[in-house]
Amino acid sequence: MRASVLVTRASFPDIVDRLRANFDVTDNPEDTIWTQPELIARLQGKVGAMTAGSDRIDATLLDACPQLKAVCNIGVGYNNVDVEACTARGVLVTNTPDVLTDTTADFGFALMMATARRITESEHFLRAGEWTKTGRYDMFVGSDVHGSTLGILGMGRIGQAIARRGAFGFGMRVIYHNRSQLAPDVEEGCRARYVDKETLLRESDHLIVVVPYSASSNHAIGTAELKQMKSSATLTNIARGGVVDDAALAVALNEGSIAAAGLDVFEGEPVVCPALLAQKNVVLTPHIGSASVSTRRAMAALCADNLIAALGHGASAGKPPTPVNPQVLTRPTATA
Ligand code: 8YV
Repeated sequence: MRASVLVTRASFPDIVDRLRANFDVTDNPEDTIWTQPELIARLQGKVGAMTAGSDRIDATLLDACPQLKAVCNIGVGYNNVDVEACTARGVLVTNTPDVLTDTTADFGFALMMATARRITESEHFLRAGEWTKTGRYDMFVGSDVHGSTLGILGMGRIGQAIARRGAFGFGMRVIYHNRSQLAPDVEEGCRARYVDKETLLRESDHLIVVVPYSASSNHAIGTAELKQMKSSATLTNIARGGVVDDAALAVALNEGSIAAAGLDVFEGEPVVCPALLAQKNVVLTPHIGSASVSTRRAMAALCADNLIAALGHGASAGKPPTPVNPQVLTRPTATA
């Protein structure tokens, strides 16, 4: 009997077909967002799943789906998955790192620039026909990106790719804060200098947040941190909702304690804090950091490769390319 797998969100049909060549596949081409009970119901009898950030994979779900062996998540981040609970039950978790690094760094840079140069705010003004009424010398003046100080909170692969863009493309002075300082040759490669968090907040003209979400990074940027920033500074969040305290940010933007913000991720997304929606000095995008055609394809393909290999099929059977909890692989499991 062929093993059954679930694809929880719509994906590229040819990539779903690759899964069909190995498994009985239930997919979701309408892209309905399932509640957790609906997800649990659809996972009955499935040994593997291709999941996304909108699926919560926790102990309750795992206990209700004891036949599940592999959770292959699309995205480098996997804070929607309780990895510890998966590991304890022998469930393999995989993610999709590397293939999205440059696309997400490009986007972070674009969002930072749009924020600094007030691109969406001025476009709304133009579309509303307001330009015909005024064109003052100081209309939509923003802050320069070139030659300014770029601060990066979280210096993993995406943070380093942003640093290189800033240092080599825009002549920025790059400072960063991270759990640990990078090796000297890596710092040299992105011309970035390690500083403590206070210095990062105080000196950045443009601060970009790229730290993964965890209990310890929850509200890493809140009221106290925003107060330490320059009133002319911008803040860009492409990491995860919850790393920035959105309500505190709306207050800071309203009071002018920072100049502007660019946000691709939100606490409780897809719902966005109404106080943020009411602010003009914020550029808002719907979690599209990795959304180029080729990168979204590469992410889906890597996720499918992981699922196929995790369940003992294909040329890399038993050796999924990007496991999050590889210790599960060394335990004996039945091929599906
Ligand atoms: C994905 C992301 O679009 O990779 C990540 O961590 O946030 C995005 O690239 C998202 O996770 C899709 O599920």
